[in-house]
Amino acid sequence: PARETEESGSLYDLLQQYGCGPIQFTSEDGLYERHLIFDNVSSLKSAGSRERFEAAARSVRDVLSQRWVETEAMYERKNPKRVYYLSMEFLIGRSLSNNITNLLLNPIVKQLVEKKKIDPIEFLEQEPDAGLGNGGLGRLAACFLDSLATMQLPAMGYGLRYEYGIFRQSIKDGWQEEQPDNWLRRPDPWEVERLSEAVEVKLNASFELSGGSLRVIPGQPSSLLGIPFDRPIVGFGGKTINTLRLWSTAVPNYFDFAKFSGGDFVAALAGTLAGESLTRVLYPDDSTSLGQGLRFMQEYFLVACSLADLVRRFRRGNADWNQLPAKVAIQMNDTHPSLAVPELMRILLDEEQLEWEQAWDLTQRTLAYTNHTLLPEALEKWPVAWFEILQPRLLEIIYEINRRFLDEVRRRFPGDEERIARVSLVEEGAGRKIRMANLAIVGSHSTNGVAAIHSNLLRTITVRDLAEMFPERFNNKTNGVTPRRWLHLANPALSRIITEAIGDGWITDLGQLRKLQPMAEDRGFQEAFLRAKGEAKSAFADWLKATTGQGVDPDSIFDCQVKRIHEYKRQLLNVLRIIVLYNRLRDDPGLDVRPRTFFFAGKAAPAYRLAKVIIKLINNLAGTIDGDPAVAGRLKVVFLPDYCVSLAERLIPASDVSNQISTAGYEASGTSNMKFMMNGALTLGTRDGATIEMAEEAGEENFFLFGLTADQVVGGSGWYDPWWHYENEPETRAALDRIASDAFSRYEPGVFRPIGDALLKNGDFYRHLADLASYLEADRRLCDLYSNPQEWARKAILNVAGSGKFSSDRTIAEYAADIWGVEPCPVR
Ligand code: B1N
Repeated sequence: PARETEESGSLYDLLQQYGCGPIQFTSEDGLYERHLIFDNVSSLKSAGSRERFEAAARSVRDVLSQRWVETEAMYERKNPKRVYYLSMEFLIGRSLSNNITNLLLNPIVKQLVEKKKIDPIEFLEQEPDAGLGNGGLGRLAACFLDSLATMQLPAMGYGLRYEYGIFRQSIKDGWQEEQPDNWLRRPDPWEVERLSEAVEVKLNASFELSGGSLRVIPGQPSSLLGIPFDRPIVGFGGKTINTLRLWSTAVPNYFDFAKFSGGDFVAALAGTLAGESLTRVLYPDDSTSLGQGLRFMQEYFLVACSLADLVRRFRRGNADWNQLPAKVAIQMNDTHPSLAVPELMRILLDEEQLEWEQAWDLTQRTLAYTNHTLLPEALEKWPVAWFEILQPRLLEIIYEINRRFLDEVRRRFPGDEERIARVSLVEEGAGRKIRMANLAIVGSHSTNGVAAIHSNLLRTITVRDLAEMFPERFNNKTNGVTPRRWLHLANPALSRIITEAIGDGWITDLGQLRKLQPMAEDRGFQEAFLRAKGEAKSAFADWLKATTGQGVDPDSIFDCQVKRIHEYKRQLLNVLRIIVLYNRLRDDPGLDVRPRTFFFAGKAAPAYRLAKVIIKLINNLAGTIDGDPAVAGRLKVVFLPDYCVSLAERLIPASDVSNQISTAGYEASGTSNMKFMMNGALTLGTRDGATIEMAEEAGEENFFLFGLTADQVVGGSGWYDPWWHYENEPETRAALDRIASDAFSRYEPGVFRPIGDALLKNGDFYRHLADLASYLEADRRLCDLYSNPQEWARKAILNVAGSGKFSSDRTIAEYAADIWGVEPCPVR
């Protein structure tokens, strides 16, 4: 831009005249230095790595800004049908290297880094992970945004701008400790605050802070402001830059003048603080709903802000409300934003004065719902009383939806009162509650699950009555992950050999990985694959050493289970496997085994007691094994603290073995399973979630599947007795006895009693013991294979070759065609 303003007397001339620093205004590298100096007013020399990160990020943002403006302008001009993805979570991770890659700036950045002797790792590490999510559900939303932009679809994400994301985990004496994640402490270079597009949310209650917690004052109408903060979502190739709009709360009449003139200056400001607390912190629960009032308000706030915003945008381009479903598709990510059903009705009825029938038809045709779990404890049910306090009008609307719906049920199933009770939006009982999943299904035109098995269980078991009423609404969209972040960016060594072999078309068309299938037999390619894996393993081992001092052997098998800690995911089954292997080595020190390193990582919800004991057990097991010379160099267990997106980006490419071992029927899909597969790990897994489809794609002979099927778990006779396994399987018994004998808790006797209780006394709900023997059997086959590197490489390459289906581009293409009816809107 500097070059354009060279006439005399311009501001540019003045800058040159007054400037006395080393900055050139005429080349692109001036961009970075200009940010470094003019944004932070610090000298080039004194700028620290955080300043350098900010300057680099700002320079990258400069590159995309015009394109970002142009993308929105194009959508305004062309007025295409748009998708709005509503989600309480977006687990974004870091953005700098992702944006550089997607903008194809790597060659330029490489030159600059060399020329200026910048250490890129040092300042890339300065960017905090944007951890605005708990796990798979939030990361899926982030992958979807990447695919939507890459496929040039007119889409926008709507979420909340939590000041504190998922807590930081540290381990003390083996126990998890939580620290707040104040990720916005320093200014975030990506976000753009748009005060002029703030929206007002009217509530029937006010808030105050009392004793440090937020209190609701019913019957005192107030309003909150939603301030949008926009983040750029760069499509691969940089053609489309979509927007993720995150809402932050502010209080409009931010001063209570009555109180102020009464002299209570501090109380007048306290109201402000209370209102602004709403978006302070992400709830750290994965696959549970604790039914907290503040969470309910967060959900309403997201819905109210987003609908007001998108309706305003719709009205700018369209005069006729009947056009709404032709111009707007709203996807509800789980039931968290399902208040969109009554809220959209409220807007159409009360603000736009439409008749009920028309409003209802438009609402259903505009909204769609994705279910992510069948766990009963995750199904949201909100007390009627909270609706009465916060927004009674929504409750009136829900009751009217329910009255009409139940009339229809009665017409179709006369006399079936039990059915009425099952499908009603209202759960009767002491405290009446609204069943949010029923509301989402009744109020939308599409309900999808996230893997074939999950969609089938949802339809035939969990909400069977509703599926009988509306069979045409139910469909499956198997999850996917973005190959840009999870292969191209995270695994440069593997990416390079793939591109050398088949070209780089796979980056945006992952099905092309099939072309690797014949190469699985090729000696040269097998060796290249093993070298690439070795490179990733060494890189991980080096990083671990440098950042934690912990050493791991890159020649050992890297065997991983990384995900939220939850009983149904069965980290305990993995622990039992390791204890059995450990016992075998102790009993027979001469055993010829491959050295193995078992990695665990994952957070436990802070209130989930047993999950925290599981973390403690893993850490104590690691300590015991480390202290036992009998197995030194052959077995090692590592618990990596604070699992997050950027840790996954390092660990997954370095993995040989991926453990996906949930009780069949309980993991809706899983998404890390796909990332491991793409990166050439072999899967030890149960027939659950998307793992089933992965094995289909790669060929079951290239998978290590074991254990009960969902039919056996859910549909079976129901008879299961963990004691049987204890009595009849000596290795199972020895492993459990070892835990019970305090072998891993010598100085804290009894700490692991809850684990023994869960697995034996309380009936082992998730059937760990039923699957342990077959797990060990699959594990043995896998280890045998490892001693034949060529065969191992062959199978791993066949896994990579078969992973094309699990690109989120494929998932998004299916949503676009089957649910949304949207098409690309390319930017010139
Ligand atoms: O959603 C992922 C799936 O791959 C996983 O299998 C599934 O467990 C996960 C309440 C959830 N389901 N439900 C949640 C998250 C936060 C919360 O407050 C529930 N997460 C999943 C993507 O489809």
